[in-house]
Amino acid sequence: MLGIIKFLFPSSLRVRIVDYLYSSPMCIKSNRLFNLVGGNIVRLLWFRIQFLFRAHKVKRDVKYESLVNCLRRDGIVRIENFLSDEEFSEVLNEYHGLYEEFHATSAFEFPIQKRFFLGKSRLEHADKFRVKGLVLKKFLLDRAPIKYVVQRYTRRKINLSPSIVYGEEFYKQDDLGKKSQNKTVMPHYDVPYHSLKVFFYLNDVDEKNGAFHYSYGSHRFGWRRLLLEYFTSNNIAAKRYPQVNYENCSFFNYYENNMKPIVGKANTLIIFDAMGIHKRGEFSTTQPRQTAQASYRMLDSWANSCSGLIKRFVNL
Ligand SMILES: O=C(O)CCC(=O)C(=O)O
Ligand SMILES: [Fe+2]
Repeated sequence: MLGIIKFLFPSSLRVRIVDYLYSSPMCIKSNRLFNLVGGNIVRLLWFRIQFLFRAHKVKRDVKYESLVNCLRRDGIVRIENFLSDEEFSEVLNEYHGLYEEFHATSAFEFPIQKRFFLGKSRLEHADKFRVKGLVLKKFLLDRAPIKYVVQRYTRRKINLSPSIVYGEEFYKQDDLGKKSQNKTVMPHYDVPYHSLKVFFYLNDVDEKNGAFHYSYGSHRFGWRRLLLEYFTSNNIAAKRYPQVNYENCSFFNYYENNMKPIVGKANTLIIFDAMGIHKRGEFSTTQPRQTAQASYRMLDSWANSCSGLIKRFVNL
């Protein structure tokens, strides 16, 4: 049996299949005609129907339900002093210990982005999640409130580890005042279905050092969203990056008006729905922004839904 499967699926093909299985539905399809005739809207409605008919995977827990309700209402929830002092200093130790290994995505861009990925690739997810940031995983991702909120809100079971990263962004003195070259400063949404991300501030963050911004309520499904999706999917500039162009139509100023900086002291945790409109703020100082970030996008992959079966296939 094993021999037949190996024969039918040579390893190069297996890698491609695995890659597909571990990816989640893309944000916007780039076919013009498809978008013009409203294909993207049909896709969005299909995601919505799937969501509404999906059964909850975890039982309601009154202890954390207010967090879920906050997410449902605003699309974002913010918790100050998330870890105890001892736990937080352990995370900081880990961060600084790994710092030398951080790599800059581009040293010519501003702000400079330095990142350290912990178990990023899909194949890594498949069988081994060799996390170096064990402290981060233990204190952040394996914690009951986060696990509960993610599973209850998305109606998905967490079968795969989320992608996690330690990151730092900062402006050099000479680059201050120049417009950020990173796309994340443009208002955008990541995907047209509910998908959660976690941001954890490791230092104090405000409007001066790139605070995350979120448009409250923009994750909600409705006719405004459908119109936005129609505009965005037909906007050539938005093909790869679902940027929200308010100039298209003043109707969408609603989203801009609800955009707020999420400022917070070190040890502030943010959970947000990446279906909502968000951006990174600008920097007006050389003060860096240091974060840990996790994405639960993989919950929408086949690999998460049929993880047992797929793990066996990957490990052939
Ligand atoms: O870095 C930020 O504040 C925003 C990043 C972002 O857009 C994202 O993680 O989806
Ligand atoms: Fe984003």
